[in-house]
Amino acid sequence: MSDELERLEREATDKLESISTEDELATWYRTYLGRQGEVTSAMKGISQRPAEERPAFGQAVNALRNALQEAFDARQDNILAASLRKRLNDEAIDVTLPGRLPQAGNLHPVTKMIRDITRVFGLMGFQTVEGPEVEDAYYAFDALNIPQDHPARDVWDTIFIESDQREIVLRPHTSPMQIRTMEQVDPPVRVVVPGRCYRYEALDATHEWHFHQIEGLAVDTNITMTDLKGTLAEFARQIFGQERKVRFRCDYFPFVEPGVDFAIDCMFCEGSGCRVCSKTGWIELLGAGMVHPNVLRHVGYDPDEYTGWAFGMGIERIVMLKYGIEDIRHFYQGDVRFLSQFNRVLA
Ligand code: 2U9
Repeated sequence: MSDELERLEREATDKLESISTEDELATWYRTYLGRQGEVTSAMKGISQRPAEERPAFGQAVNALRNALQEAFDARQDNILAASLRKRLNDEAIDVTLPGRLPQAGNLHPVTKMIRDITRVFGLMGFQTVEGPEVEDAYYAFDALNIPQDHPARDVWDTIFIESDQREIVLRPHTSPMQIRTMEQVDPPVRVVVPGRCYRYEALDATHEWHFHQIEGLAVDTNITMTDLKGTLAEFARQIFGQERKVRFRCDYFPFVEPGVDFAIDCMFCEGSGCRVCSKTGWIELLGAGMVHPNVLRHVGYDPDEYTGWAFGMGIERIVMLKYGIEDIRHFYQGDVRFLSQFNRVLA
């Protein structure tokens, strides 16, 4: 072998031994065995040699190329095996570690209560319907026996959106949807209407400018106050416990006659008087009454043929009473420490 080829072999072999990465391997291959590499150039240089040296030189370059290729293959096997061992080691997964539980969200307590209440009424034959939050004042007031300029209209501190041709309001109660339902169907009607309502109110521990109501309506032939009393007592006992006593007292609402307020005995003091029931022993849950004949007339029902009863309640208040929450503002501050507490208690 010529001196030149011997030098090339020594240099290539020394370098190959010092290589430890796949990148260095690739560079080495390009330098010596690649298309522009030194061994390939030596091969191409045969033609410049005297004719008598060419066969021996050609054999020597071939032998060198084969030897280097063999050395390269062996080194490559070593390096790939080492890098595979390193990866297996670095990326090893400990399958015995306990898994991380995904953080599950939970329903808002108001949503949960809506579901609980609609389920209770559903079992008693009431359908759940929902209506628009932006309403025509006709549905929010006139059809409910609260005509324009009637003083009762001021009781609902209404947020007006437009008041030129047609008065458009953010609904102050869900009652408009009962009117819309009765316009659509003939009796019998049994619906509950949950939803968000709005009132122009200063915020404090018991008042929010947006809150939720659930209202109910039953209209049919021969519906009496007895139906109202039995159904509401059953609702209260399902939500607050079978042992609850119930109380009905006269009240006034323009859309019902007679109107009542409905209370249960205080579940915190069993009626003996405490802070929650203001020492009265009773907790008022909702207002209700027999649907006013004028309301039935507005939707085309004959009040001589049909009667009905209705109720309305604030859902936040029901959740507050059930769980002893003292400030309505907790509901809408988005603090998960408050909101996640209801995960377990409301099934
Ligand atoms: C129609 C006919 C009658 C719904 C009723 C009440 C009494 C009532 C208040 C309770 C607390 C609203 O959230 S609150 O401020 N509601 O006291 N609501 S009777 O009567 C209706 C509704 C619709 C067509």
